[in-house]
Amino acid sequence: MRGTRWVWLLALGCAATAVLFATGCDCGGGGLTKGKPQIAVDPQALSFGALSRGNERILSLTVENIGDATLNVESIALSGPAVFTLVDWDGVAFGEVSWPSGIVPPGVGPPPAKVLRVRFSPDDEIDFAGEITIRSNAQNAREVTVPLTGSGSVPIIEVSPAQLDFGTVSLDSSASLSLTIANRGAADLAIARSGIAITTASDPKPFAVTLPATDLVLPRDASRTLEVIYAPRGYEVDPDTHQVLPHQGAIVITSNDPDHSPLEVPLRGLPGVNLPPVASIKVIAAKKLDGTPLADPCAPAPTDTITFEGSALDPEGSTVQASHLRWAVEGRPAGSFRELITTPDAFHPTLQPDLTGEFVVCLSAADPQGNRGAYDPAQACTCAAANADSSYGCPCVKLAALPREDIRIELTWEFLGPDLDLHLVAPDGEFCSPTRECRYDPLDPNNPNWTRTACVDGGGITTCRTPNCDPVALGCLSGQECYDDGVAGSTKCHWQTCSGSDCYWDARNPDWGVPGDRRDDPLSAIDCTRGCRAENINLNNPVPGLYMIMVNYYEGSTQPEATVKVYFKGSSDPAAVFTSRMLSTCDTWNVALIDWQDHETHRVTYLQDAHSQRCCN
Ligand SMILES: [Ca+2]
Ligand SMILES: [Ca+2]
Ligand SMILES: [Ca+2]
Repeated sequence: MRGTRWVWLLALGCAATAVLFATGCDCGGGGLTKGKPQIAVDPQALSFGALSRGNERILSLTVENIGDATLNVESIALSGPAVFTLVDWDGVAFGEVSWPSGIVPPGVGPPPAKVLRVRFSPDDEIDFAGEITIRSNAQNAREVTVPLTGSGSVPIIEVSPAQLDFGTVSLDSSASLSLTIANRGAADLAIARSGIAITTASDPKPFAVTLPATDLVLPRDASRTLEVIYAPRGYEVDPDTHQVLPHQGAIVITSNDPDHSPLEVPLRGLPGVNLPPVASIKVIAAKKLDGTPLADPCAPAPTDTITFEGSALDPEGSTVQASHLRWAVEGRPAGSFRELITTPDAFHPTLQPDLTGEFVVCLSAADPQGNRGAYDPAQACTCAAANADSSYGCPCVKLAALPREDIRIELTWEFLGPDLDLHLVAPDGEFCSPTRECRYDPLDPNNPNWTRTACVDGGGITTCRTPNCDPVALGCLSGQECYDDGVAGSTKCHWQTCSGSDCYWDARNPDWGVPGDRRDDPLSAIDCTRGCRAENINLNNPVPGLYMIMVNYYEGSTQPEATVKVYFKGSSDPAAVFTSRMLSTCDTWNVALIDWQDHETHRVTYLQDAHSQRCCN
């Protein structure tokens, strides 16, 4: 391409060339150039264009001899700001060139031209101008001036959009968005391939960008679009809200934009996951058999009724229906088969521990899509921890039912079906002696038609009799009635309740110890007939003496092994455990004797698997 834009600086006349030929104009030649050197430069001006501060550009200026004698270049001078520098002349570093420098005419052999290289390196964002002056013996122009122009500028990176939000994308699928990088500055924007990177704290990395094949150089107003991909392959859940956390990251673009490098383009995407509901349990109440509420529902005894409260939260915001709650007793003392009662309110089920020991209750919930949450009974919260939890951290709760009574006797047996009965016989008491409630009368006691009765024990037969003498005059205790059967000296005070001396299913709460004082009465708290196989009898403040534990095979056709455990107050470990096989109806196992003196002195004596045939109907 050399020569296409040659400027021929012909010496056609002083007037025409006055500007270029500032000095040394030889006007006597009459336009003839025979035997004279002549100069031409290409290009006639050096325009470096816009360049980023700190960058440089080198342009070449060719000086040619178009005459027919050697052209001696005497000097080349640069005037202008220091952003322009002369690099070299004919391949020799400019400072080392010897002047003059000759250029042979065409046709002699060596090329009739030499090249000057000029560097432009702007240090500010303004326009710069300078000039080069070439002095020589050229007949057409002793002095040639070449203007220099260039401007300092910067590239300005612009990205669109400013951030990429992929919204919700299903796990193990992907979505892509475009990111356009443009140059709004005058200088070229340069971005190396390695200058485009993705940062994210997530692992595995969910974001990717399709890199350009080569380094990017974008002139003014040029742009390039990159494809950014979001492909979630994992997710994390916020421990407080239980919702899926969005993936976050950024594309970091390092460029030669002095003010915006590195540039970060935020990335965000939400893994599309339907999480199951989280569930949590609290123990909100417990009450004794008689309905008395416990001050601390976390300290129940067997046969207390515990009320739980369940709650469930679906991270996706669905309402969890009561029918989607699933309660389970995941841990029980050996021998217990107790289940929760979830009617009428599945959010507030109840459990009545039937045996001493630890119960583990768990709750799971499903969302409308059928996604059910999981739990680990081994990670069950204590009752106190569950009640203090506020972040659905306790889908399982464990609590121990410990005896509250001085003596607690538990009976369990194999096989659902046979009906065994636990008996506790008072000192000098009689097996299978029922309690008669002679005061039973549906009328109001203040009604004049209400008939008072006394429980009169006459010759082994207990009957209810109408009082026929004055209990006050006779000095009877409160709750006693007076009866005179007509025999001299027979007038006596009688209790209204004939309490049996055996605590069992037909005398579940007889009046032992101090008559009329319920605090020393035994209680057969649970009597199983068919649907269960655990019974217990509890006794507080026993009168000193020998109490006998017995098990009676009431009804059934199999031969279950029965287990009797004896607990004393304050210990969750049984003081004694006995087992024996029950053979048939009326088989009666005389289990053991409890010799009770006081809270410190008591002992259990095993009766060596003694059985007898005694019916109790
Ligand atoms: Ca859900
Ligand atoms: Ca029974
Ligand atoms: Ca009593």
